[in-house]
Amino acid sequence: MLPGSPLDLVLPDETFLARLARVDRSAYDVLTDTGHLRLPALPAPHDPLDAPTVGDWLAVTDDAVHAVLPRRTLLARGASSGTSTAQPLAANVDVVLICAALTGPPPVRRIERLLTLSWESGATPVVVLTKSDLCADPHAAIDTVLPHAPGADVIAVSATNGDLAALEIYLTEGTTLALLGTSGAGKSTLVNALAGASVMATGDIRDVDGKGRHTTSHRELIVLPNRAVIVDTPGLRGVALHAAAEEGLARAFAEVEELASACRFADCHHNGEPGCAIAASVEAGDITQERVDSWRKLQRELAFQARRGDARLRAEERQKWKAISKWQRNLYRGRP
Ligand SMILES: Nc1nc2c(ncn2[C@@H]2O[C@H](COP(=O)(O)OP(=O)(O)OP(=O)(O)O)[C@@H](O)[C@H]2O)c(=O)[nH]1
Ligand SMILES: [Mg+2]
Ligand SMILES: [Zn+2]
Repeated sequence: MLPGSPLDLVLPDETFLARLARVDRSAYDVLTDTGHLRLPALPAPHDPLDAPTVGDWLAVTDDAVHAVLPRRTLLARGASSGTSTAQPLAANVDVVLICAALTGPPPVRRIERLLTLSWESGATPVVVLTKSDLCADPHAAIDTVLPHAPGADVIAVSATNGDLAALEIYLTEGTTLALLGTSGAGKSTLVNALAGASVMATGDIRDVDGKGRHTTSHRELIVLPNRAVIVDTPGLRGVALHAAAEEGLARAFAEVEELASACRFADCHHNGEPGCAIAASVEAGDITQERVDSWRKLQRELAFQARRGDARLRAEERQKWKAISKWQRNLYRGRP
């Protein structure tokens, strides 16, 4: 049986269960009980979030995808430049491993952003500080990240030293994990170390020209020897929040949101109003101003994405009405 497969399923007649392991332009690579199967891709749906994505459970026949089964969780990024809708990254993920290399100070801003998207997905995020062999004091690095990751575990590992023990508790049979992080963070190296084989290509960091060329170019789902399932992804350089990530933001900044609810005014802008609990906490040294600023910046980004989404809806609405009036004109034209 495929690890982690949903139980109590009633599949359409003549179909069997498969899991989407890789999406190419016109074909899917799916995992079945008996191995890999190559199937033609479905036509693009109206909403890109509905497009089958790595990790999706499918009802298939030997030559076609019949249906995409309802998702338990969905990891998605916001619209990047040039697109106006959110894009799925992986479906049915239980644990998101947010990877950052310990080659410098931990990128807490990026970690906060990825925590927001991970919490929103319905999965449990874990911050994985990689390449601990290159860091004099990994424990200090963990302590730096902890205040930026309320409710999440923060661990340090090294694939080079084989020091991966802290990861083990997440790697249980049937659990689906997804790796997120910038190019060169060591995601594919982790996959290979866990697989005990070179299943993913890894690369030297060739970011000398600032273009951050990626080694991994596709999202790919791999079943590990212990039957945990892991999704490797290409490095994310910039990742936008999507408009619906409000709950994720509330969890990623749980302590700030809790303070906000204690402000004297319900609509406090935390901008010098009297009785502002956030200002008092910053004053007392309980939280940092940069953490509050980060929260507000991401809030503004959510609001911006929401307006963008509305604009797209309005444009679609206009198109629809245009089409209707054309149809009506033609209708009348046809009359004697
Ligand atoms: N010193 C050290 N180097 C590591 C470790 N893990 C990975 N690396 C090196 O970091 C480089 C990048 O590793 P990859 O695994 O290809 O990085 P990635 O996150 O998959 O990158 P993309 O596929 O581009 O997103 C390689 O040269 C690895 O050898 C580690 O634990 N310690
Ligand atoms: Mg890679
Ligand atoms: Zn306030």
